[in-house]
Amino acid sequence: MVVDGIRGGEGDDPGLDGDGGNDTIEGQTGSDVLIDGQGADLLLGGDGDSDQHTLSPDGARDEANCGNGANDSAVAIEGVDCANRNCEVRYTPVLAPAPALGSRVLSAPMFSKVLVANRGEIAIRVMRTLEELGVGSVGVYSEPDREAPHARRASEAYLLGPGPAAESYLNVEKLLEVAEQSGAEAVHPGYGFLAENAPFARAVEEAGLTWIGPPADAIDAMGSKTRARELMQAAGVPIVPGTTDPVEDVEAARKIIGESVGYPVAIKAAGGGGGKGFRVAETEKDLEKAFEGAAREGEKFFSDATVYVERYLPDPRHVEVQVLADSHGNVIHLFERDCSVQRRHQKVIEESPAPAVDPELREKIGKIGVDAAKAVNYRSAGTMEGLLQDGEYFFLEMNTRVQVEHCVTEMVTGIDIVREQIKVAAGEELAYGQDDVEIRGHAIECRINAEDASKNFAPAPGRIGNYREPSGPFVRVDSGAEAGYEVLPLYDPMIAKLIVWDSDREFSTRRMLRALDEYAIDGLKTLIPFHKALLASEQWRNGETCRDLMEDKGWLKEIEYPAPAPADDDDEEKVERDYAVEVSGRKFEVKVIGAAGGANGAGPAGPAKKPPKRAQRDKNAGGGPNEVTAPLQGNMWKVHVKEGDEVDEGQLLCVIEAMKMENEITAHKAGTVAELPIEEGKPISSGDPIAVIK
Ligand code: MV4
Repeated sequence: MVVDGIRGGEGDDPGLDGDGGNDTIEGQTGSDVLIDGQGADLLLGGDGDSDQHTLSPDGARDEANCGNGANDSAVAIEGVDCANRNCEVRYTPVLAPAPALGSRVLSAPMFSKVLVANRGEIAIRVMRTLEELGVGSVGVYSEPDREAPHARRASEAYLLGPGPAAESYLNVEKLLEVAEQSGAEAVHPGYGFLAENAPFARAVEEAGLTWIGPPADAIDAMGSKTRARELMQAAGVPIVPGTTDPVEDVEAARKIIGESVGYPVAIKAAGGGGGKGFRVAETEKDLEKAFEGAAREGEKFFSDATVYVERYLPDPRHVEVQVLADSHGNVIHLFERDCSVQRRHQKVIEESPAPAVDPELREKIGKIGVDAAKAVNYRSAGTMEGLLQDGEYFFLEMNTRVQVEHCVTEMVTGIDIVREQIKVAAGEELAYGQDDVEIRGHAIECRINAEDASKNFAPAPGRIGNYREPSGPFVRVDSGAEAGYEVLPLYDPMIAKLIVWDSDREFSTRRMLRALDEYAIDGLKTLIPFHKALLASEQWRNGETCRDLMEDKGWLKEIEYPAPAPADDDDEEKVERDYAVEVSGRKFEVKVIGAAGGANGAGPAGPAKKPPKRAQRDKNAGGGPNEVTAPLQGNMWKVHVKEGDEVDEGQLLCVIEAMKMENEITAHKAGTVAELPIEEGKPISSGDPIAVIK
């Protein structure tokens, strides 16, 4: 095999340091191995807490990082000083391919290592493509993420700091330090965290690293929604009718709406996006409240109280276009996705192609996406979000990152979007021209969030028990979780994505339902039952937006959660056991519920489970049947009731803001608010009392 373009000999990278995946070799933790006559502790950092740092002594891998590639005959490492985590590693290249790639390495990798500044499923998603490219991955983790799958999946991983994102995944200084220490040449931010933070993109480049994302100026331009609207309008891209300049005050808004926009109207925060700082005024009567609400939320979340107004479209579809651009002036689109199924502006199901888009409209909105990208000198992967109403398409905002739902586009086009991002960042031309891109079949993605749809989509963190992912033809699971994994209230509750492909929407829906049935996540509540119910609905089948279902409290409440409750029940001791019985040679699975310990533990070795808590008791009701407790840590953003109020079951009690998300807390039963030990603006911890309802 000929491998060309391998550099080396002067202490630069061998070019072939792709990680084989899991470096852990059992039983090797902490062993000392001599490298070039130096007694280097092969446990990176010497912390002994995490297997991912353990050296693979088999010589099969030849990562550049210290603590790896200990085959003395193949790698010469000088000046190794791992103990202070300031590794200065020089080595000579080895002409052997990364093991996972076998003999399929066709050209030298563009980077030796890339730092993946993220966690969970997207970090793993990026690392997978890096490995395929023969590029090493540098993972990062917070203290509670020490054992998390993404940290183990990386070729090498580094601690950032304590759990709160501000001290870990958002810590720019620390991330740059890790980049330097590890010898990473580029940074991939994933989505969320620092992905659309222009100062971070600039800091990465100023540190001499490559930013795997769009130019910082494009992030800035699109970050201001008013500026984005102005730029798009100038580029001939249709925008939702309204203002492109900030609207000073309620009076100015009243005037503009009266003269041109009309009611109902959407008031949006200029620094917003994704529905943050978005209020609707049905009539002039609601205007002041909507204006002030949007401004306040903009100030709070984006330190920018500027708002603008748009005509409010009553039942639009959310249709977005994926674009790819390189630094040679090539811009293409990868068709559209429909993400109309949303809850509190969070997408929950996405699909491609969009059911309401015909080939003619597809071509038109694809061109809109390309024009929009060209207008901001875009590079990398990006998404033009828009609203589709009655066949009319309007630009809404541009997301300057890889999106959660990029996978459905990958499934219908066969293009690895992350691979294109990485290659484009390295200066390569896009591997595809517009005419090479075809859309084939239909893909659907369901977000697997640790949330309880029947409780107003309240986050439901906890520890996963048994875990089994679906599989089979055209099923893809991008997951950051596993058996025993604890979903922390600190981070986004999306733990995995299930993506399927089939020849058309109906088959794709059936395949998704089959895969959802196969997906077993015990120990906590997820959106799986919600997805099953929604995808089986007539509304979904008819290709509707499903807005009516998403707002139907009764329908949502019916989504019964079949998973067993965690084993902290104070009810009388009863256990559930699953048995297999055979009747006339046919196997039946039966569940036997009986008193605990009745069989003196001598029953068949089937898994014993506690029964579900009586009457679906609220997970929030940690302090007793009348008490509502905080399911997550955050800030008390709004209190909607007062002591003595009569509330209905499901009625909104308060809103907790956490990680820029609003989490509505509702009454678990009807009654009187007897106690309400909460206050707006105060921090609240997971498990803190919110209300007692009697
Ligand atoms: C809108 C809208 C109606 N009119 N803007 C903004 C962020 C995105 N997550 C949803 N957003 C909307 N912006 C105007 N001028 C309605 C929505 C909207 C929506 C749109 C399509 C499909 C589902 C939706 C759910 C909530 C809000």
